[in-house]
Parts: sequence; C-alpha cells; structure tokens
Amino acid sequence: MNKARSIATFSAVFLGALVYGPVASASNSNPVDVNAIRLEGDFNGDGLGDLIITTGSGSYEYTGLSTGGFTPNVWFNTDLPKNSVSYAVGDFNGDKCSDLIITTGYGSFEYTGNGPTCNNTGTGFTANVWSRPDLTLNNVAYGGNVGVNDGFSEGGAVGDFNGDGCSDLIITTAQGSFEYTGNGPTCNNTGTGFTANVWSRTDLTLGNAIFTVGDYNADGVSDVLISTASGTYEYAGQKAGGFQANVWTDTSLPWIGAGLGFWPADYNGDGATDFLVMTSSGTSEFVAAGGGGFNVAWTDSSLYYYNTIDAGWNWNAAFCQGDFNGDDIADVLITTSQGTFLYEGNSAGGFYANQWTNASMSLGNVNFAPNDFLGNGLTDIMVTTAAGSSEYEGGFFTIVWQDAALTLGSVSYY
Ligand SMILES: [Ca+2]
Ligand SMILES: [Ca+2]
Ligand SMILES: [Ca+2]
Ligand SMILES: [Ca+2]
Repeated sequence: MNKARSIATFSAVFLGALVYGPVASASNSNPVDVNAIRLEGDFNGDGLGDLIITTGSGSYEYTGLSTGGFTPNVWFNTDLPKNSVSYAVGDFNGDKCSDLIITTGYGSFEYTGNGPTCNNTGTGFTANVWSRPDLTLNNVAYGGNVGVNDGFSEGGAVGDFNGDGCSDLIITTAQGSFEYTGNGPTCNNTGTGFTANVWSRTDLTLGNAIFTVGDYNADGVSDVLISTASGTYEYAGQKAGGFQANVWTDTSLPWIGAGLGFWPADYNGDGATDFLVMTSSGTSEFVAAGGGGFNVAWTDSSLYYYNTIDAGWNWNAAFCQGDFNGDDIADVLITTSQGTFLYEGNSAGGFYANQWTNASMSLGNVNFAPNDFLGNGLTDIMVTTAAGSSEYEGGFFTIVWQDAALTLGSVSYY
C-alpha cells in the first residue's frame, strides 16, 4: 500500500545553501525512492551541493563541482548499502557544513560534515558525535527518512525550530514526537549532539502524524504543519524551544496514513514559505498570508490522490521544488503520465506553466534529486531513469554529468 508522504522542505531563507526538497517520483515498482524525502546537503561547506549516493554496494559522498560533475568517493562506507540505511540531513552543529543522521538496524548516529571551513577541517565526516542505539531503522522517523518498510517511516522533521542557526530534529517513534535541538559552538547550547525533549507530544506517534517544515510566518524560525487524522495544524517554532500551537488550522486536510501530501517552498518569493498540498480533490497552492495563515492562490484538480481496492492510495502526479531559473522564487517540476512540466513560481501567486517540458520523463519512470550542485544559485537536478543518472544544470536543463550505472531503483540520493 502506498502512503502519501509529507515532504519536509523549507526555503533557502534558512541555513544558507541548504534548500530542502523531495525526490519527485511515483511508481509502485520503486516504493523506496517514491517516498524518499531528501534534504539537500553541502557536506564540505564550499557552497556547492553534494550528494550521498547509496547503492547495493554502500554509501558514497560525492561533492559537487562548479563545472558540473562530482569529486567521487570523498567518503564511503560499504557497510551502509541501500535498503539498510536512511539519512536525514541538516546542519546540526551550525558550522554551515551539512551533517547526517545515519539510521541503521544498530541505531541512529550523528555524523558531522568535514571540510576546510567546517569545525573539523578534514574530509568526509566525524562519526558518532551523537548516537542512540535504541532509535533503529523503521522504528524512528526524522522526516528525512527513506524507510525500508514503507508505512513505518512517516513522521519526524528537520528544521531550525528554535532559530539559533543549528538544525533541530523532531524525532517520531512509537512513544510520540520529540523536539531535539542541535548543539554546537554557535548554537544556544554550545555542547555537542542534541538537547533532548525540548518539546514532546506523546500522542503524535509513528504512523499517526506527519510534519511539514517551513517558515510560514517569515520570522526566521522554522515552523511545522502537523497533519493528523483530525486535520492540519500550524505550529510556530519558538526561540525558547517548543511551538505555539494552532496558529492556523484546516480540518479539511486530514492525514489518515495516506491521501495527503505537502510540497512547501516560497512559490511567490516574499520570504514566507507557501505549500502545495495534494488531496483526492486535486492540488492547491496555499500562499502564506502573514501571521501564519494562508490563502489558496492556485488549484489544479487534475493532480490528485486516488484510492483503489487493490493498490491502496496512489497518486497521478509527483512534484519536485527548486529555484530552477534562479529568480529567488520557487518553481516546481510536475511529473504526470504525460511527462514532466516546469511550472515557474509567480510573485502574484500561481505559476507560469510549461516553461520547460520533457515527455519522456513520465510518472514512475523518473526520479529527481534537486540541489545546487554547481553552486551558482540555480537549482540543478539529478535525473534518474532506467538509463542511469544525469545531472541537469538549472536554467537550460543541459546535461553536465552522467553515470549509466546509477539506474532507477538501484540508487538513492540524499
Ligand atoms: Ca559542497
Ligand atoms: Ca555541520
Ligand atoms: Ca536550532
Ligand atoms: Ca511565500
């Protein structure tokens, strides 16, 4: 059974080059990648987006190059093959180099990114800065999870919920959801690892709530939309920790384990995070209206979730946000059975449709991993199909790197 997923994202107004976005794909034959929630990393802190590439052989750090392509295998670990590991990305220690929460059957482990400008000026990662052997794969969600067993990884989130410049976690388990705030030399807590249980909600257990991150009220502190069977509730992050509850509510947007998906980004470029939400009725753009509320600015009833007796919930479109034209207004790639269509964000709300199209990139046959790999302010995309992976430069969508071995279903990107 396919599950609708929250795609944790927030715009580039936080955390420098960290632009969070989803993999946009949907296919029953590729369930893990379908539900990937990836947060874009710059692990070595040079301003160019990097990747963790996970295949059957292990996990590999590829660092982006300004001319396209990557420096491969800056770090690798053959004990972390695809389907036995998930990654959540954030800058948990606040040194502007992206870090990882690595989750396996042995628990969850914080690995902090190293680079010339990071706290550790080496390469690769500093291992086990924080570890929790009890938080094992499929028993915990950080929003960035790619669960091996779909349906058990909903929940969790990464954002800067206390606004101190260090990424924080909402950790969701069978016991509930818990805010852990990142520690580092420039954070509110100058130690390492996390300050546990700054906020907790024992009712928001794994599989019963999803979190969608954004700065919806544009105060520089990450907020969350919490969706449960009762509806969707905006909780505004507080600098002292915790959240102001129910800043905005919409009981017409319930999450019952499926049938609801969010793609947040600043689609009108005013600095406040907006979101696309897909329901069984279609997809709508909710534009932040100040103070935390939203106005519906655009709807397309042809992009929707549907329920089937045999296959459960499914969807007829997938979305991938980014600033593909570099105008500081978020755009979205919409993938349907007819191909992929670039909708460019409009400052007045809504989109300029079909600014780029590709009929061969159809739903179920393509995966997108967005990041500014070239570091020039335009979101580039790693496009993965049965023919392999191709790095498309933002803007003109020209191919600047390819690897035919990294085929759809054989690789996950973080
Ligand atoms: Ca980099
Ligand atoms: Ca870091
Ligand atoms: Ca923080
Ligand atoms: Ca906005």
